[in-house]
Amino acid sequence: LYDPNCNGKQVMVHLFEWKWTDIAAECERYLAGAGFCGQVSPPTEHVILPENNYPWWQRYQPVSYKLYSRSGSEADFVDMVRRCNSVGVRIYVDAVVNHMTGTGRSGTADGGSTYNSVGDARDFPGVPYSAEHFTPRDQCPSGDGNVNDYSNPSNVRNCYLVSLTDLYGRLDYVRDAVAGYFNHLIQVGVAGIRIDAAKHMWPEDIAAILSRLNDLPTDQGFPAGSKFYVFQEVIDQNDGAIKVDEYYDTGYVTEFRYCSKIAWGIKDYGQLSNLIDYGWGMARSDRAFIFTDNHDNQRGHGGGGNVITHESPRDYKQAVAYTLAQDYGFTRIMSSYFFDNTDQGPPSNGGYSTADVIINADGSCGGGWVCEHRWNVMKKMVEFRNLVAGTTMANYWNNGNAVAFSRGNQGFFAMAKQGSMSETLQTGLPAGSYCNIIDDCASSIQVGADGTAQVNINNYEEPIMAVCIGCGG
Ligand code: QV4
Ligand code: CA
Repeated sequence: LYDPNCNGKQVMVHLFEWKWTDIAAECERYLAGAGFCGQVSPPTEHVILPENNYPWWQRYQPVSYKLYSRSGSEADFVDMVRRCNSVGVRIYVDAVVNHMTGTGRSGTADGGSTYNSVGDARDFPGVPYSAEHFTPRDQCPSGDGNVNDYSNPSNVRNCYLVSLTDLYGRLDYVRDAVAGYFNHLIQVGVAGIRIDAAKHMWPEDIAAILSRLNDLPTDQGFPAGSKFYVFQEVIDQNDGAIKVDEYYDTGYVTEFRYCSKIAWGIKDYGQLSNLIDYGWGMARSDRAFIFTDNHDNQRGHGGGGNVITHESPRDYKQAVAYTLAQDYGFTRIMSSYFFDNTDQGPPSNGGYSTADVIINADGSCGGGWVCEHRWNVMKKMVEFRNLVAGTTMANYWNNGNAVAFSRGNQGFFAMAKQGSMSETLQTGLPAGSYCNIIDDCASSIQVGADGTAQVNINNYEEPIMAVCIGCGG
């Protein structure tokens, strides 16, 4: 439940809207060597919306639990999971189980299942679900049946989120159906899930679903008794009745306050000193699932927020570097595509068919894919985070323009907002010479017997020093 089952790796990349065939290739050609595990977009059959020009969010309106989506077929999905597992890259699925499609929709999905949510109809024969499996209207205290009062848990959890037909999670039938979907993923070799819209589900319903799950399969390399890793999407910005701590018993929780805090900290380095503010309600470290931005707030969905994204590369590198250097939470980094409007789907071959991810000769991506996870700073800091895992931050220093700290006696990190710094600092490291992995050892530090070193940074675009025992080896 709390173990990502990723062989000690500390970072997940969200390959937003990537096709299964591309992810399988990426596991083999990049993710395994770079030390990542990976989150994928919802694999379930979903509505298809030509009238909205096939937006990315059609995949958040499932039609059945058949593994047939814009990213590919079930055969492609199984092949991806197996190939990624065999090179040690674990896969986590974005699981949409609070609801099915929006109201007023009908048609046939790509996997062949029909759906009808027009009027009072709630027909999803691919599961099957019918009207009695959806939350009864009298359980929802809202005028139009939609979520509109975040101060009332019954409103948040029993009403329809933006008109999405809400599953009645109290029923054994619904719990069994969802657990059946998850057990299918487990049997294929998926290591865990993001529970989409968990805030809109009762914690006891999630617990009842999880209690029905099998252990992870040993034939996919998981040690006997391994449990599905769970992280739950609960957006708690101290702005409603629902708090992240209600979900600690059922897994990790997304910590959206971290997105705002890191954005503020990069703008004003002094703020980095109190990045993790438990007084403000932030989740405890061993339950916090953190990221600088996600697929919603990078495009203003889900309340958006003041977040830093790949569109400001210099700030973004600092935000991700700091996130990976510090010791709070389990971390995920974003891998995006460029967009002009917030509904726009991934790069396509025209219409509905998602384009391949292009890998350029220099290792960057083309064809409209950003591939933040392939940027130099991200790759190097993932190496750093994996190697210093288990140590805590110490020797913290911050003068408002530059910041530095050690990770136990394993690693040392420094970052300079204006691109340069020159300070004598305690590194926490044993005496010796250590080279900066960020610039491929163009710069280095000499640590004396007392653990101090002269730390110089002169690099405007990537103003970061990261050294550790074993780094760059
Ligand atoms: C619209 C109106 C409704 C109206 C309805 C009538 O908004 O008021 O009743 O039409 O038909 C899409 C459209 C949305 C539309 C809805 C239903 O954007 O306008 O309703 O479909 O047809 C993603 C997108 C949503 C999208 C949804 C389903 O962000 O825009 O809605 O997918 O396709 C809160 C929650 C949090 C949530 C976040 C977005 O607490 O849980 O909002 N985040 C997750 C995902 C997110 C996803 C969902 C939840 C839903 O991260 O990507 O929403 O699965 O903060
Ligand atoms: Ca609900």
